[in-house]
Amino acid sequence: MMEIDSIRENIDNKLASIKNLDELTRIKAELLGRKGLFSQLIEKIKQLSKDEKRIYGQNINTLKDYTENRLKAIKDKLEDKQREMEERASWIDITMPGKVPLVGKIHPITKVISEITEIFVSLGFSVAEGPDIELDYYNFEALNIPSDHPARDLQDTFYIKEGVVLRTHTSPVEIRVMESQLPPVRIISPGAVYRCDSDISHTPMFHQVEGLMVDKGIRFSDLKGILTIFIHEMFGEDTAVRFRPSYFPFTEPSAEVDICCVICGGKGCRVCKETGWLEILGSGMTHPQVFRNVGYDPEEVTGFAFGLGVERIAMLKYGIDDIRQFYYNDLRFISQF
Ligand code: 2U9
Repeated sequence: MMEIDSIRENIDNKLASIKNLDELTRIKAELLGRKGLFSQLIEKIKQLSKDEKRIYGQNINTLKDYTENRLKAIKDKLEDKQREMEERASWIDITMPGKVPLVGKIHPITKVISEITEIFVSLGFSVAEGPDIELDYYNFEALNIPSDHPARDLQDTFYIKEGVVLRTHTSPVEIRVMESQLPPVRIISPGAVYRCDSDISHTPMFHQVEGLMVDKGIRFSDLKGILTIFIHEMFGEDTAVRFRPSYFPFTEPSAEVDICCVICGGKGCRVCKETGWLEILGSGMTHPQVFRNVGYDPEEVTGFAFGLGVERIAMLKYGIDDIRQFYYNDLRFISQF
């Protein structure tokens, strides 16, 4: 009996030391395994007398049942604890506000270029592109811009090296297209252009869409018709349009195109400088010298051309008063459009 009591105490100490399921497996083997404590105790029965055997056997069986029950209880408790820990680790609080991923947006300038492009494509124009770094010849010479023209001034043009510039307009794209194909031509050339200028209404890089339509019998009325349709699509059917005489070296005659001020409705305001009109486009009939430069016969074909500044249109459309906002990359500004 003495021995049984001390064995039980020993077992209790072992069971009390179990902290996790691994330890439980190890101690279970130590106690109940094939070479474990109980196997050894049962082995001892052989040495006892018949009466002792009965009492000892009963005590060992009771102790074994007790040990098994305790181990089972400890196992259940540890498993419960483990499950609870696992549940806590994977716990999702469905009342927490969701994480909203940052979604990219199309830049307002890209948006306006797409809108303008769509209108001209619907009128049968194709999109043409060309290099940003351009030969002096294509940027100026071929466009009938004489070498003493102010646009050639070092202050306006970024020179890469003698005879090579960052294009100051996208017109050289149209020269390249005309050099490579015969009339008819009906293209627009959207893209970045560069001028050495920077203030509230100028950035050294900005965007233009220029257009060119060449065929037999193209007249000034075609220019007026196409550009009026464009303006009505872009700014609304009721927008009043005005063609005003102007001068460009590459068009003759030339006209600037104004629309009734979208801010004040023509009454006069700060944006339209109290005139009631906003200048939107430059345009004109392609100069005969430009045709001769690309090998077209100005007696055979005529054409019209136009150019617009994308940033200016975007500023009017969205009511932005500082052009530099487009290029600060401030998400608070960019993501509004
Ligand atoms: C060829 C022949 C003629 C394109 C034209 C303008 C008038 C014009 C300005 C508008 C605002 C440039 O971005 S801006 O500063 N453009 O006023 N552009 S006619 O004339 C061409 C183009 C190509 C072969």
